[in-house]
Amino acid sequence: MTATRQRAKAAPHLGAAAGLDDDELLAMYRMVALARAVDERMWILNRAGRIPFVISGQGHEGAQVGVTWALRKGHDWIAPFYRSIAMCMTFGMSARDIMLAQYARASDPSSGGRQMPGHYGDRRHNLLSVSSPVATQILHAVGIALAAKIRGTAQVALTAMGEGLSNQGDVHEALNFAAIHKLPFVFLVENNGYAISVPAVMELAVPDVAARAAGYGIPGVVVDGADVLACYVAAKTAIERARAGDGPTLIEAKVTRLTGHSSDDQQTKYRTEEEMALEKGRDALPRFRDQLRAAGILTPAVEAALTEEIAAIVTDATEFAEGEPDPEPSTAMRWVYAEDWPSETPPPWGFGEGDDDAGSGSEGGGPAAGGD
Ligand SMILES: Cc1ncc(C[n+]2csc(CCOP(=O)(O)OP(=O)(O)O)c2C)c(N)n1
Ligand SMILES: [Mg+2]
Repeated sequence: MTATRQRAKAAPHLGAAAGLDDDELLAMYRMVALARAVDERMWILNRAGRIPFVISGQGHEGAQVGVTWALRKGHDWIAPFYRSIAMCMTFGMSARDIMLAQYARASDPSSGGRQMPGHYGDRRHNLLSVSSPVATQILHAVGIALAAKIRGTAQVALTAMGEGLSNQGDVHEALNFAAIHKLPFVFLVENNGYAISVPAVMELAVPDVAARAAGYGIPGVVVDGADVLACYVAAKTAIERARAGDGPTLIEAKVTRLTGHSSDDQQTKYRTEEEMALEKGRDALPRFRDQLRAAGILTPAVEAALTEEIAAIVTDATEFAEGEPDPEPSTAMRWVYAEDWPSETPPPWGFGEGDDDAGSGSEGGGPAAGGD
């Protein structure tokens, strides 16, 4: 990219305070815009009857990209939740990978077409599979952080969830344990003001989830989720603290949910037109775009090229996933139970037709594809 060279000399250096150069800022913006474009395409495909279910990250992308940018790809770990599309893409999943999950294809790296749509995970990128019972991932992430500490790997584990999920009992146990043992752990709450149709005032008796951090003796930080750079800085600080052995941080990013809870939800039943219009003003995508334009980083030529590139990526991902085969029905029970059987006796449903090596991942590209 040539943004650094194209930027007008007199323009303020937007990323200076965050320690980011123009090329990085542009790459971050590209990721926010790409995740949005993939997400928008998913809704079109859902309405066209091509994919069964969408649970969207629209309105959360700025926080997810900002926070994830501060992690070390391929080294640290993330336990994401169902809105973490931009987070998973920033950490290494491609638009094709996301679409393969939406289409539940055999080559879907998240689960080989087994998981509910939106339950992303990719062992190649240290992305733990999303669990449907909400908030269970926080204990998984804390377990990963504990393992990292014991092994001395200098890895950090991060988990993300909504403010509704943050009220689950698991969260208390996880934060308490992580704080006591000073684990390399970051807890991101993406507060979008709703848990399905339940507004935040009926979920929490305090305005900020971050206030609860004090009860664990760890830092609790509130950050504007529409401010990508502020999210990056908050995460960088938390990750440095975690890596230094000083323990976890709770970051609460105030985001917005631009869509219904899912493609099965009609938010006009519980949100007014005025409220939804106001929420659009809290969207990180146009805000980041305006920042980059004003700083001379996103020139008309760069923007036009980016728009074209993103459209091509989304079309390619859609066409690729459309063309991939479904999983073999005979393998439906694979990866449901442990496949490292203690004896040679196959389970009642067998190891899979014509397959004498359970768990070999012979159905190319499935979740076993990353190898052990
Ligand atoms: C243990 C459990 N309880 C309830 C649900 C159903 N459920 C799925 S998402 C959700 C709301 C979560 O709200 P929030 O944490 O604010 O996340 P958001 O969807 O707003 O991003 C609920 C209640 C579930 N999947 N698991
Ligand atoms: Mg919520």
